[in-house]
Amino acid sequence: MATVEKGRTTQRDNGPPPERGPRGEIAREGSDSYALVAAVSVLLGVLVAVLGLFSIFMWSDAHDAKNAAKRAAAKVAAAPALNGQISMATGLESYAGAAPANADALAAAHSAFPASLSPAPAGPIADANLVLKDVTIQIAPGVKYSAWAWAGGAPGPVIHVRQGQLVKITLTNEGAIPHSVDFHAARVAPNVAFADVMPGKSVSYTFRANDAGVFMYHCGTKPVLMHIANGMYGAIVVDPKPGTLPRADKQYVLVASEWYLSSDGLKAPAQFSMEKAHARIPDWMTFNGYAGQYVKHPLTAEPGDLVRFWVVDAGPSIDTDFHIVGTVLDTAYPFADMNPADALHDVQTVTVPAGGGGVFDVKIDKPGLYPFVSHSFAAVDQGQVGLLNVGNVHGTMSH
Ligand SMILES: [Cu+2]
Repeated sequence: MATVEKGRTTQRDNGPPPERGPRGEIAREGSDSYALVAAVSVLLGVLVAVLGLFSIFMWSDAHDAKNAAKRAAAKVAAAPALNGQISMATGLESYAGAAPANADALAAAHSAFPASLSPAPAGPIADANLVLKDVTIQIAPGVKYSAWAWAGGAPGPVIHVRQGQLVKITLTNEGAIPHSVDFHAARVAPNVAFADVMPGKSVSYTFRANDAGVFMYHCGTKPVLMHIANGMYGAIVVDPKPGTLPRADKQYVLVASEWYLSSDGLKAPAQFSMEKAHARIPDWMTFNGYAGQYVKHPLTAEPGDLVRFWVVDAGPSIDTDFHIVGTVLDTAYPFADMNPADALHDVQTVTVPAGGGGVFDVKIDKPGLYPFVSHSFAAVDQGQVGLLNVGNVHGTMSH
């Protein structure tokens, strides 16, 4: 900006002095001014004609687009419904809801990811050993997926530490390609700590867990979208200093994520679809990696218990609108800011952003089945739903 202004100044200073200003020319030379007006009129006429033609083209385009949309809609309507699959207007086939005949039995036999928060280790140092592995996992009953994940599948193990502890991460890469691990709870130089680890190698780094909350960890190797979507994510809970939070009777960790499939995964394992991931059109959405696992195997609490949910949204791209049907969140720590002065009270739904966390306390007095969901409801249809069984009641949800 400064250069431009300087340039203009220089031009004014160095150029020949103007003999006449533009207005002066028109005022003194009348015949020229008539010629100018005539020329302007002709130009305006041409402009009107061009605009007219342009609007005809625009109408024609709109007409064509409308016809194309009608044709596309007819095509979608005519597409056969295959096992819950739908053809999308994007041209990407959805495998949402694909299920084998014995899906119910498979869901019952599935051993749910342990959502209960284990105690944090005592002492000044917390060790966390992570093993990356290429594994075939199930992400819904009978739906197999070729994951880049962890020795135990996806998500990775929940790491639980105390605020102020030194966390020692040891990462072993048993996969076929380089990977890494990025801890959102760490304040470290990422080019050093989160560097790629070659296959067959291990790496260690430490960070001081000074920030309390629940944080995502994930592989940060490019393309990050693919490494996260393939299952390379997990949660670390950093307990605030004792006395900061009321004592919880039950604590559960939920990691929300979405899955983008190249096939239905029923016969052969599905692979990652970059097209769907870029379009943000997942086939499945889950808590702790498997669609609806806590509907078949509900989390539990007694009436009056203080139940604390530590929620991470691993994404890779879609937020979670955390809500518990049949109650109100007594205390919410949005973005996992654990300062009680920043907490919200008696709210219905709180967004947990992709790559972020949230902590939610509820106390439910009446026995019953309370679904926890992302209230962005397409997510529920795609598997992001579970149940909290309060008071060991029997029965199932009717909706
Ligand atoms: Cu990776």
